[in-house]
Amino acid sequence: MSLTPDWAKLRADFPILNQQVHGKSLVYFDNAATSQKPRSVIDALVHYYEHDNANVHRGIHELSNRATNAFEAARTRTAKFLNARSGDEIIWTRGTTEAINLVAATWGSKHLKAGDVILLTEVEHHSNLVPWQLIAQKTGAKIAYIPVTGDEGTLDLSKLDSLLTSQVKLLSLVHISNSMGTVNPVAELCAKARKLGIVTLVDGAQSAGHLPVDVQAIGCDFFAFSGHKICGPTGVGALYGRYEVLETMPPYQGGGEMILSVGYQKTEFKHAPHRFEAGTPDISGPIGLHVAMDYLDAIGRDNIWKHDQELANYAYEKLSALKNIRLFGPKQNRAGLVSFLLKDVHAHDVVEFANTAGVALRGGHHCTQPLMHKLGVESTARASFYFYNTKAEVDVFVEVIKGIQKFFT
Ligand code: C6P
Repeated sequence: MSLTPDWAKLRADFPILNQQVHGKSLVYFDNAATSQKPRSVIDALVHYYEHDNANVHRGIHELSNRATNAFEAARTRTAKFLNARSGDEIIWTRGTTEAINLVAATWGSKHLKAGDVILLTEVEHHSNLVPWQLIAQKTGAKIAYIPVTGDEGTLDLSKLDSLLTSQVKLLSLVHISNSMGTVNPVAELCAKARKLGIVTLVDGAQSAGHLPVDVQAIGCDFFAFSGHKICGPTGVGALYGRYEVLETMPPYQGGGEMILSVGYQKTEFKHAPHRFEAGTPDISGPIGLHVAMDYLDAIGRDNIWKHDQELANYAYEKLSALKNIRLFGPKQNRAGLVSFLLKDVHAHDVVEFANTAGVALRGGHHCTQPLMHKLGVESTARASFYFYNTKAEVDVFVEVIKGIQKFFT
């Protein structure tokens, strides 16, 4: 465990948090949607545009060299962040969504055929459902689901062995559920799948910046995450792919930079990861993300995880003491968020009311519509935390919730 950070000092690194909303100090509890950015990340973006902006891999002038070196250094840094073997296993994408679409479109088109099964779970975000539905329609593959237990949002693994048939070619599952706060046993599931020759993908959108991630220890073939959820800029994310698997996959998009040579009829493609990166990429994004990863690892993701869980448990306990509230997600080992519904109050009304008190929540289906339907609800309200949040903010939030209950009764 790294040294205990000075959380108050860290919070001061985030200029956006120091503001009033509707006359109240902002309480930003929408971190699962996107995190805020520390000054160092904002400065890195400004520095890049003020000093080094040029296209990458194309020029041999000084600025192009600087931009290319910084862009590729960020790739190596991302490999270290995930404990991948090298930067060659890191593909830049716009985020988790594009990373999963890339795997579904390229790996899926090459390796799936009619009768094959794609195994998902019932708690997946739309980003880990829709791309598989699209490729299933094209290839004739079927989709099966590991069931969820109910409001706790945990997976019912008693069905796993019967679901892992010889038709299953891929298992894709979320590491931390964005609407329940469940932490899935990804290493255990990937180990089982690997023994059966099943390729695995982990959606790390909610985990990469919240707990230490080691893709080799997890044993997955793919791992996807978004920069904007881990203190980095929007518009950049990464796909980790085990190199041996990446090399079996055709390109994602065609264009400049992903080629070795082009003729009028035929093209030879680069090796991974460049084969999957056509055209001018987001350059400032990886550069900002590099600084964000340094920032998080200086705090220690083990510390961040502990802090996340403390806040979530504190919030969960306080909300549990209220009447007429339905709480979702596990009681044990909860990630840094709490999803709930107040009796006879729509989740959107909770969020609107909280907004007038300066508290930023999210209400809706959280892009997990099938899960919501399974649980018999349309939406939930959600408070999601990060390391710059405090127990005092949770107290404010709980008072606001009490106020909402009073108002609506
Ligand atoms: N969840 C939320 O919960 P993108 O939009 O590509 O950066 O991330 C998509 C995504 C994929 N998987 C999980 C588990 C996610 O939580 C998300 C994004 C946001 O508020 C937006 S719905």
